[in-house]
Amino acid sequence: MGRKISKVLIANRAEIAVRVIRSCRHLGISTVAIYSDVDAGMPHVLLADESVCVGEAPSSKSYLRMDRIIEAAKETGADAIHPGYGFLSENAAFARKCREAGIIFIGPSPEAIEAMGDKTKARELMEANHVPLPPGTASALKDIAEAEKIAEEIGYPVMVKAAAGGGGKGMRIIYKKEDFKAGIRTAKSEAMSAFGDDRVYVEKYLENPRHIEFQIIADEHGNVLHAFDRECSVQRRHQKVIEEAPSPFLDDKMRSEMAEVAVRAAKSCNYTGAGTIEFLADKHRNFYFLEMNTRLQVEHPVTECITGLDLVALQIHVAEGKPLPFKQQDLRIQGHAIECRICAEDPEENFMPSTGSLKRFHIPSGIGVRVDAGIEAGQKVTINYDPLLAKLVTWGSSRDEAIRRMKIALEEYQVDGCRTTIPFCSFAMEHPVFQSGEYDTHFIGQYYQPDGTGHSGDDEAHLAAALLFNEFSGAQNENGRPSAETVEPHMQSMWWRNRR
Ligand code: MV4
Repeated sequence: MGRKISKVLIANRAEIAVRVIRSCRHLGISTVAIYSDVDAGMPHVLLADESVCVGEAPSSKSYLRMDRIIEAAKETGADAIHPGYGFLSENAAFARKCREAGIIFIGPSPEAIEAMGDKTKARELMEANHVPLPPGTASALKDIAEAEKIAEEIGYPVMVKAAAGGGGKGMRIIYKKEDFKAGIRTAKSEAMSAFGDDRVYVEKYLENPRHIEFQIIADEHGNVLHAFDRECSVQRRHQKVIEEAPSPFLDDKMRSEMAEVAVRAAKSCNYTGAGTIEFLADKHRNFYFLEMNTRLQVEHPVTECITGLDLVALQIHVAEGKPLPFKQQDLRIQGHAIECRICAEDPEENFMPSTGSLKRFHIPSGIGVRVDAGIEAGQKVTINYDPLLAKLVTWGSSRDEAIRRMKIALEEYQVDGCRTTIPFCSFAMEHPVFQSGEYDTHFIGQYYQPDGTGHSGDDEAHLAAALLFNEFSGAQNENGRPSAETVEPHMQSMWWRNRR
């Protein structure tokens, strides 16, 4: 049935709140921002039509305060709440509270969130719907003897995962039989202390997987479509750093097989709205269901760039009870897109969070360049929230063109006041393994050895020589960087970054 949304409260902050506000404005929908006291001057607050302070800096005292947020929606007459990602976006209780308050939750039903939030329930549902799982148990282990037998059958190494975990939380690899019992016991006690639920399951550990996910968009009229795939294998401790669409690993055959499975997985939980099915793929092109994310993903812009879709507008469209305005055959992959997460982390200090006040935050622009930023120069980067400052996305008619544009955009991106992941992203764009597209989830661990330049090996010697030469010869360009004849272009950006 039709439900008109005229005002949306965005229950989030920073770049995703700005992103949602932009689509609302495009649709003529007014917006309410919420903010913690330290976020009062942030872009999402200034961009919204109205704003409500919901509490103090700690998320538990502001962005996670369900009742206060619903109260803010009622106070301002918002008829819908968009949760963004993180915070309350996959909290079934919050979705239920919205429903009980007569406020539209822009996302799937509480039942779908619950079904996919419990990893063993999700796996049982997938198994029943012939969605491939890594060899192992779909359900939570009942006793250690049974678990040992299964581990023997699937062969070591195995991975133990918490039913209430996800996104890398509550996982352990067990390499040999002698370590199995202790490994299970530790995994269960960790799960109990982290999630209050000690249920775990076991599956074959896939040694060098690629992390490939499919974007799903589904309405309340039985239409469940996919908007193709994203490669998210450049990760660090389960934090994605660089994503791209489409995956360079998939050929048409594998893409259509995975797409069909992803749609089936979404149908199995009566999914509505935007969601993502995460898979792991091995080098033999086997692929396995990992988990379903019942929210809009951070990396959704690469899908928007190759399809022309506005996924936030579609979420609102579906939340109003409308049928999707297109069929599967109307969707096409156009070109290639890459996203680099610009995070306030220091890649030379093991990606430790970096704080400070931003003196400069010069964002790049140009053909095929999109920046979704949630902070501006003059504002403070604190430890209160996720270190994501912005997402730099480039599109090209080919992967090479997208990479080329990314290299240039990264060089243009100038942040003063805190360390960022920019040097790491430049390193990746320059790396032959990334350029070949033949990388897996071990890329960072395997190839990135921070040594003060974001490059390894002879790069450093060359840079040192160039820096010394320039210091004494004065040959610099208008930005005070080494002039082209002394250092190749890709080294110049390194020089710039090492000057801060
Ligand atoms: C795995 C795996 C290999 N084998 N499961 C689960 C949560 C997601 N963020 C990553 N997960 C993985 N599950 C099996 N059976 C490899 C990953 C994985 C990963 C694991 C550890 C450290 C980094 C990783 C990056 C991507 C995928």
